[in-house]
Amino acid sequence: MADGNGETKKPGLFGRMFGRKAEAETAPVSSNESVIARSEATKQSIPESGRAPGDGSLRSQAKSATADLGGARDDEAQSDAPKLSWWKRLKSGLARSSSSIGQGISDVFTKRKLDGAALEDLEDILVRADLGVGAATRIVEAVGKGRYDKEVSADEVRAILASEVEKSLAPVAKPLVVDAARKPFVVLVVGVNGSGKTTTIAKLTQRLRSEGKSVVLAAGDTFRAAAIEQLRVWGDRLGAPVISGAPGADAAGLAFDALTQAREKQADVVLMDTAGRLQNRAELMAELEKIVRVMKKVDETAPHSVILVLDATVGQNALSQVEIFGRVAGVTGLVMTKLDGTARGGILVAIADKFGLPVHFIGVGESADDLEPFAARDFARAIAGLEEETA
Ligand SMILES: Nc1nc2c(ncn2[C@@H]2O[C@H](COP(=O)(O)OP(=O)(O)OP(=O)(O)O)[C@@H](O)[C@H]2O)c(=O)[nH]1
Ligand SMILES: [Mg+2]
Repeated sequence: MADGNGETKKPGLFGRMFGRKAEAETAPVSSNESVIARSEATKQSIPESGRAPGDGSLRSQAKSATADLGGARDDEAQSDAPKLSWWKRLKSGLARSSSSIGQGISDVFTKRKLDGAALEDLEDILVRADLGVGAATRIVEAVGKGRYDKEVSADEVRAILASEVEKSLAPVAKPLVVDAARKPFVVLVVGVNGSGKTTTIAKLTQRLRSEGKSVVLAAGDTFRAAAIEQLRVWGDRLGAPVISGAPGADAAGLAFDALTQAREKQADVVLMDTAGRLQNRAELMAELEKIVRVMKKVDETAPHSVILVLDATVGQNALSQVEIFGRVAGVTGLVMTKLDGTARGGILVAIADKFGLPVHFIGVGESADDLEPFAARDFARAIAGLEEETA
């Protein structure tokens, strides 16, 4: 049972299951590609100094840099108390969706024969939980099939829901693949204000560094000195040089400098931070296009990955973020953050249905190791309010 990292209250069980699953879901990659998905083995290889309580200092360093940004919160996560397993954090984070789904299903399907009204109620619950009309219709059909006029249990409905949600999400659960033939492999990170871009960059840096890769960070959020400082703090802590310009400098120019310097340093990966921007601000979106254009002057194949960071708490607005950032910046993959909070993760089902973009990771906390590869089955079970699988 012991998993050796001594970090979770329920060590190993889910982690090992999850590790296997992450491997199983990983598409075969060629020898010069590496998959940024932490197996249990690599998880353990991260030095203890890079984790709690080291995280506390890491977080507090980042916090001091971000205090004026409304940055990292000063909460109990900083204590030395063992962290909850990631399943528990995901499950409680999704409670806002899953309790409404789970409770709603119990209300509708307790000692009642399945009829049209019950199915309509179910559809309402699913649409309210942001799953989208398409998914709601599919789920309702699956529940109704062959069960009319029969008594169905809430558990049965939850199991059908989990299985249908998993079908939507499985095709998009794809790891971020770093192609070693692209050196440096350039990752551009975009999103609205406060979605978790800079924190996600820190988490990716930690992951890549633990795999022995050299990482250069590009402080492309040139609007605020504090944003540059926030990235510098993470970079110092995680062993990644930070290329930055003067506050107010042109972000595209910074992208050019960062890629050029990273190439000189023979870095494996460049992670470029950008300023948060609302997707309806045309002039700010045009700046992203320019960043992409200028990157291509250094390497015509760059950026190799454009990650849109979505805040799980925003609900429906995420659809328009994916659409517009996707169009303007050529988003190639998604990371959904803050699934440990009062999240509304149902929207990920609607996003998967509508856009089919890969979902690489989910964020379940504020520290550098709170990033988990996206696993469709676990997510689906958590959404449906089912318990962790133990077999
Ligand atoms: N609970 C939780 N908080 C997170 C997560 N990811 C980021 N945060 C917090 O969200 C806040 C904003 O995070 P940042 O990484 O600064 O967001 P950003 O997108 O870079 O913000 P701007 O640069 O201002 O647009 C910080 O307080 C982070 O600690 C997560 O997965 N879970
Ligand atoms: Mg930022």
